[in-house]
Amino acid sequence: MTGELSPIDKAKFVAAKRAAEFVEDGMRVGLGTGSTAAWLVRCLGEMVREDGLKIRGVPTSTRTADLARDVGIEVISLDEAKWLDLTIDGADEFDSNLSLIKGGGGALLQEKIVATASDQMIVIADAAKEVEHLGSFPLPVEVIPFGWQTTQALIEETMVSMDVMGRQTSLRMNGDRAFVTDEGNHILDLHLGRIGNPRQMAMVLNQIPGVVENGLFIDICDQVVIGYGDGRVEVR
Ligand code: ABF
Repeated sequence: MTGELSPIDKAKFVAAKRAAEFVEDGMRVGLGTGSTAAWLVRCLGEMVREDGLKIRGVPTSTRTADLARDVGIEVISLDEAKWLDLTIDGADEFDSNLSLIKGGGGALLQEKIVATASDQMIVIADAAKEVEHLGSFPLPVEVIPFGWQTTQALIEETMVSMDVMGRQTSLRMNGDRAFVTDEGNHILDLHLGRIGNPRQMAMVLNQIPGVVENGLFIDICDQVVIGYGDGRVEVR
């Protein structure tokens, strides 16, 4: 499944493989999105095919749903599952409180709904994702297409009163068109540099009309499995 991996892919793979050990027979499992989560889905697929592991997976994107089916995992919707035992997903940044920035892959809305509907959420990440302060990675905010420029202006205005270093925002593009999420929305990336108070930021953003959800995950992640390029893994 792995062949010759670059150090970064090895880090992602070993984190995913270690996290797969938390998955038990009969579990309903939230399946994240992104390259690290894709390793997890492949590992779980192997466990299903070769060890007879019986799980039902709730994917957080159409990409993950396609991959999960391809590798032999039974896919169900969140409404069918109702509640999940465990969600395993990647992240763009995590800090020492296990607060996260997610959404670089564009699936933050489903990811947050699925993670919140889980008894436990485990993040899998390469060591480079650990930061002292969240915010170097642009914070993704999902907005509805109607009046998105007004929403953008409101967000920029709101940032003036927040404890952040930068205030620039940009519409995420896919080639020469605005990126469209699985839910038909757009994403604004907020270039904040450093987020002084992530909890307050998450609440303030979600009060702005037109904002559907933001990529700050606070008090959602229970554990992080960190992979290193030399194959070491750390569970926190
Ligand atoms: C998802 O994929 C996201 O929330 C995050 O944006 C991204 C991480 O991607 P990768 O694992 O490819 O670095 O988990």
